[in-house]
This record gives sequence, C-alpha cells and structure tokens, in this order.
Amino acid sequence: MLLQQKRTMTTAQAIVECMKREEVKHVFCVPGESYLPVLDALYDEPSIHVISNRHEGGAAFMAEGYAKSTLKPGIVLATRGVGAANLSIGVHTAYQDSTPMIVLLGQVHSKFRGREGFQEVDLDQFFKPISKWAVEVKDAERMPEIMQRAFRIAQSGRPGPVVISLPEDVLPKEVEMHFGPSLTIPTPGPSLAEVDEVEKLLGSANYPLIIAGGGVKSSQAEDALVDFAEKYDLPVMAAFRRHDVFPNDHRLYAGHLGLGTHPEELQTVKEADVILAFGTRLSEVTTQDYSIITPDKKLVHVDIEFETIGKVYAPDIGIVADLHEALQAFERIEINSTWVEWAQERHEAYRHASSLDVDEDDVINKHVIAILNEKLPDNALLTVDAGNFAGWLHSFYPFKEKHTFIGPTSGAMGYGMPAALGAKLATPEKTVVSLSGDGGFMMTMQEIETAVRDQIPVISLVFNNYMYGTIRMHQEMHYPEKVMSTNLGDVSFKELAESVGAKGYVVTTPEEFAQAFDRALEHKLPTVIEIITGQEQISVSSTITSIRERAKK
Ligand SMILES: Cc1ncc(C[n+]2csc(CCOP(=O)(O)OP(=O)(O)O)c2C)c(N)n1
Ligand SMILES: [Mg+2]
Repeated sequence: MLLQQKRTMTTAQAIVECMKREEVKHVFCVPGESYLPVLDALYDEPSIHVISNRHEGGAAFMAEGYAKSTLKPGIVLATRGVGAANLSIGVHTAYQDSTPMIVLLGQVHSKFRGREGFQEVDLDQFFKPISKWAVEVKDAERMPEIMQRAFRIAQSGRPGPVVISLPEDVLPKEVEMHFGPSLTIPTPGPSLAEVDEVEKLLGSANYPLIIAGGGVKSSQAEDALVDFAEKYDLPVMAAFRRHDVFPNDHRLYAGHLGLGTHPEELQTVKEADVILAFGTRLSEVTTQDYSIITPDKKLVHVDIEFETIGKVYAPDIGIVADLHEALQAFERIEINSTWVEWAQERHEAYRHASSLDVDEDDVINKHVIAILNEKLPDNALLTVDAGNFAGWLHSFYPFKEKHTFIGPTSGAMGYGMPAALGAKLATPEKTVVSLSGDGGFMMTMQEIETAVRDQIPVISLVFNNYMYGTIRMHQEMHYPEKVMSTNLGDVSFKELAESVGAKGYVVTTPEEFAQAFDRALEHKLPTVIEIITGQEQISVSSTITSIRERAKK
C-alpha cells in the first residue's frame, strides 16, 4: 500500500500516524492532561490498543517486556515531571538492556517553560544520560521527522530508549505534515579482512569459547549461532540474563554467566584461551566483576555498536557488525580442527552444575523449578525479577528454545510481572510465567489489576520469604547478625490478587505448588501463586548460618 507522504493534521495525529506506519499495535500509558490530544488521536485509531497502567513504572516495564518479545520499540506515554520520574526505571532498564523504546511525555505549555511551571522538568536533560536520544518538539511540522528519527534511533546500532518531550501547546496545532519513507535498519557486516583475521586467531586456539549476548537476540541470529558453533564444536556460554541465546540442552551449551554462577561453569572461562564475544557488552555481571577475561586470553569482540568494542577490554580483533551478518560472513572461515572434546567436557561441567534432580532435602525453590520444567511446553516464556529467588531459575531451568526468557540485566526490582504482561500481549499463543520475590513483586503488583482489566492471562509466581533476601545476604556477609531494613511484613499475595479479580493461591509444599500450577494452566486467567519459602537457604549456595560461620573466621 502506498502511504500518502503529505497531509494536514495535528501534531498529536502525526504522532499516531507515525505509530501506524511503523505497525505499532499496543501502547502503554498513565494518562495526564498534558497530552490529551495524543490520547484523543489514539481514540480515533482502532488499530492501536492502549493499555492504561496503574503506575508509570509498570507501564515502562510492560513496554520493555513487549519490546524484548517483538524486537520493535515499546511505546510509553506519561505526563510531565511526575510521570517521567515514575517511569525512569523502565527507561534505565531499556538503556542497559539495549531494548528499543519510545517514551512520549507531555510537557508544560511553551509559554510557561523555564518558570518551573506545574510539574515542569527539563525532560530532555533529565533523560539524556539514560537514553539514546532525548528531545523536545518545538515546531509542529517537525513532528513526523522527529518521530521517524526516534523509531530509527531506537532500533539502529545498539537498540535503546528515545524520549520525546511534547509541550502541550504543540500537540493540537494543525499543519501540513510530511512523512518520510518507511524505515530500514542498517545491518553492517564484517570486512573480508576481518573475517580472515578471525579465521587465523580461531585456528590458533586450543580452548575457544563463545560468550553470546543480547545482540544475538536483537539480530535474530540464534539459529546462525547454532550452525557456527556446531561447525567447529565450539562451547557457548550465555551472557547475564540472556539464557535463550542458545539451546541449553544442546551438547555445546556451557552455562550462564550471571550472579552466583557455579565454579565449574566459571572454570570454562578460566581455561579458555580465545574468547569470541558475540553481541555482548561484557557487563560487570557477565564478567564476574570484570575478573574473568584475563590478559592472557585473546579476545574477538563482535558488536553492532562501535562504543561497545573496547569499552571494557581492548580486543585483539574488534568488529562492528550485526551479529547475523557477522555469522553469515564467518561461513567463509575454514579451519580443519574442531574442539569436540573440550566442548564435551565443558557441557558436562554445565550439566553437573545445573542438575535438576531433586529430593526431599531440597528447598521448595528448587522443586518449583523442576515442576516448571516438567509441566511447561518448551516454548513457554519465563520472565524474572531481581532477587535471590531468581538464582534457582538461573542455575537450573533449561531454556531449550529461543524467545523463552526475559529478564532485566539492569537488575531492576518490580520488572518481572509487568514485563510478562508485555510479553504475553506480544505472544498471546505462549504460556507466560513471571517469577518474583515478595519484595520485587510488591513494587509493581498493582499491574495485576491491569492484567485483569485487559484480560492478559499471565501466571505470576511470588517467592515469599518475608524479606529483601538478597540484601539480607550481603548484610550477613559484611555485618553478620545485624539485621537492618531487610525484614518485610506479612502480606497475603493470594488475597491481594483475589481482591483485584485475579486467581490467587498460596502454597507451602511442592505438591501444593504442582496442583495450583495445573489449575493456573487450565483456567488461563491472570493468576498469582504465592510460594512460602524458608529464610535459612538464602541463596542457591548459602544458608544464613553458613554465612555467619564464614564471617566469624
Ligand atoms: C528497584 C530496586 N531497588 C532496590 C534494589 C536492591 N535489591 C536487589 S535485590 C533486593 C531484594 C529483593 O527482595 P525480594 O524481591 O523479596 O527477593 P529475595 O532476594 O528475597 O529472593 C533489593 C532490595 C534493586 N535491585 N532494585
Ligand atoms: Mg524476599
């Protein structure tokens, strides 16, 4: 269909027209009087579904989860300084997680700018350090240009968030708007010389290792990565919270580099002599506090963003490329050796470290993961919040297919459930389950009402240990037995869920959990399953007692 490139309309209508041209299906918001014309233009556009959230933080996380699932920008709308402040956690997460997002914020009238008008904040300045581009619209006729540029910036290079401030007097202005051609996203590839260099370096390796990150997902290179790894029997590890870059049950998978990664899995990096870092920024968590890629190793770093290369480690070969293009170019590589034995050994180490065999001595946290693994289809999508409860998922759940995991590399609490709602909207055919702790869940749990109102059937698991367990663990390590600010009160998540019309269950044993989970799978309604856990087993590998003992030594 040929789209008309020139039309008279309001600035608000031009925003919605750009969304339509980019095939936006859902937008997330908390309404405000500052951007009513945009809401009105959305009212007139039936192809775009507007979700009204309970908190801008929830709206931003939902948009972020939606964007991670669709690889298209998540769109959030909010009002002035107040809405902006509330949603900034989602913008920060999109920034750290390289997720495309467009944030549209109502701003005070241009006549009042600079007088500290009602809820006035310099929104472009406020978001500059945590966005790829933050801009205020001054001329109505430039709205299509800015919106189209926002879509381009959010998705080009390393994806990320763009913030647009919309003074309220600009929105109703009616002018002739010019729309540019629809978007194409550049996918640069490596040069022939770079491919030759990789061939030479890989050919010299004794113990090569691929560390694969979000760039594999955003360039949809998961299958190409399997082909490349299989060609030479190269072991593959997933970067922090990017489990599903590579099938975890594949003979070449060697584990996940996250918080509390098992020493046997870390051993793989220790022994590696050539590291192929593919689409990962080699973050603090992935590199275990920048400790594991030591100077004796050779590093090939492939990333779509020029700035990512050399940001942490100066690579021996640094290539700016889209991962999919790079892996296709690497098909030219010809090396006679393969690394079957090394890969086999490292996969075995992973299997040993992540064994899901459970017995009655295991805490309920591990049983729950085993039950999820048993009952969920391989394509089910799991989202996670920040907190120690997540350690059991990260350590033991085998993600077998692509697009099955979404988690915040930013470590933002409150993320898991709203992100699951966004993911479910994006992939309604999938079973979507979120995992949260009692602390994180309660930061955004009001979005359960959004799920009920908008009929988004997600199963939310809440691991209730009545504490900010992660911080309690760190507290015990540094200030043993001095518990401060980390205890939480008694909340019935079952009853809170029921009070907004969701299904609620509370369970204390694996059997009860299995039953409740079966029912949740059957009735396909927004559901909260509260799992009462103990406090003593404070992480996968430590108890409160063992930490206190260690601190005494
Ligand atoms: C928004 C935000 N605030 C604070 C923190 C610091 N923090 C990390 S984990 C954690 C506690 C998590 O508690 P809970 O969700 O109950 O999970 P648990 O560790 O008990 O399993 C806190 C406060 C954070 N990561 N994000
Ligand atoms: Mg907790």
